[in-house]
Amino acid sequence: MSEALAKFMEKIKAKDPDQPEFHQAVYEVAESLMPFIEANPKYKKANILERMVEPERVIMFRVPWVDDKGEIHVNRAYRVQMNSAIGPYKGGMRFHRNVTLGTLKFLAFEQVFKNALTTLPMGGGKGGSDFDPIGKSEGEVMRFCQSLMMELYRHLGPNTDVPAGDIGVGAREIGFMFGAYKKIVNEWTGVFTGKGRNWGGSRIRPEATGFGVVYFAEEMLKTRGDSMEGKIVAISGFGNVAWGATRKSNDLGAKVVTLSGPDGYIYDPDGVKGEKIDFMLEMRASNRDKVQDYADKFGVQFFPGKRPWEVKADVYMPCAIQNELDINDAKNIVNNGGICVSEGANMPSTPEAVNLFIQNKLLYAPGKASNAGGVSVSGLEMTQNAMHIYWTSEEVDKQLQIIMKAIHEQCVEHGTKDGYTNYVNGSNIAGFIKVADSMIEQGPLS
Ligand code: 2IT
Repeated sequence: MSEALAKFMEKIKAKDPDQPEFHQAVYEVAESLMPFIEANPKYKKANILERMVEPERVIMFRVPWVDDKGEIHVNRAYRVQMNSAIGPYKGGMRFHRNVTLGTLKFLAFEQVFKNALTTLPMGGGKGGSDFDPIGKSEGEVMRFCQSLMMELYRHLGPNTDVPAGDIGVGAREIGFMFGAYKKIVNEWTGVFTGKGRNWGGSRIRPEATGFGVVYFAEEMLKTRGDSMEGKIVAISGFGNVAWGATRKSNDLGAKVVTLSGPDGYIYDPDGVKGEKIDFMLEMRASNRDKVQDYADKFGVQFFPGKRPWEVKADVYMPCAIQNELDINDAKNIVNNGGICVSEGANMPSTPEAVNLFIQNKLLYAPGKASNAGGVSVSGLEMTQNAMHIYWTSEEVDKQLQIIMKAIHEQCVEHGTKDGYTNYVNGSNIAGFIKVADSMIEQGPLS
């Protein structure tokens, strides 16, 4: 580690010692950027990186809510408004028992770079709560969402901050939050994305993140004269991202052999296809957070407490949660001859795992590049809302493919050295240039 990088990280850690995920996300970006910033003194002179790691604003508030028995609970919620240099704050809301301010700062920081890569004018933000939706009734989830919006509404707006879904937040929760927002401000406006189809939601938004992960893998494989056709794919998770990635893998002639949950993973040698893909939606709607249900229903093997990275495959798509793939998993992937890792989750691979992929010259894409399809179609949803029109599925899917290609091209342009594309460096540098240049042009107060 260079001295400049070590000093920079020391400062970040001293300021917020209890935010390890944020330190991890910043370190990965800073490591890519330090040589670039040294070579381009205008960024150093403007102290840009130090400015970018500090959120423009953090809102933290209590969310009291009443359960079905009439008891009152309280959760803590946040919105991290990280950077608005290139557009309104944009990023999802996460409801998960482990959510802390540090988690949301890491996600908001990643989102700034991701959104810059999409080519669309969106700044970066993220929000959420330590509310645990597992096992809660629909009424409880609704009352929680409504209480949360009674505070959050005043910080949002179609040109200010536009949230969406993330882990624990799907169309149902967005419906409750959007409904509350509309009632309070007495205005129909595109202030959330991922909305229902009847009320402003874009076609393909539910599929977009997973489709994008596969489109990005296809682009990476293409650089080596290869494609998704005939590939064995190991996927983790069984939620929204895993579902879209499984569908598109099937479309492109690949076979998905694993899914996973907090309880373990399933191995389906015949491939997750047809009605089995639809069953993923049922598992999610059941609110049990268990993938074993798939094994019970379709009679395939279930490996309790294990992760799918021990399975031999060609392409790996971690689509569950941060740090779900560590150095031992990465060793398994390399030893099993894996050629491509396209991340669907945000920061699913630990830094040691990422280094091993790069040392072994795998086609490895960090989430901020490969999972940007979701927020890209969110951007397209904002456009449709602003224009009061709807595009067809074909039109949106075509735009999504154009955007994923454009992200891939930026990574290749900024991350290729000696014939190998380091997508981490490429995505960090390309995203940084757009945001940093915008901040410099807008003056030192930004
Ligand atoms: O991590 C992500 O990019 C998201 N959860 C989607 C954000 C969005 O605004 O669609």
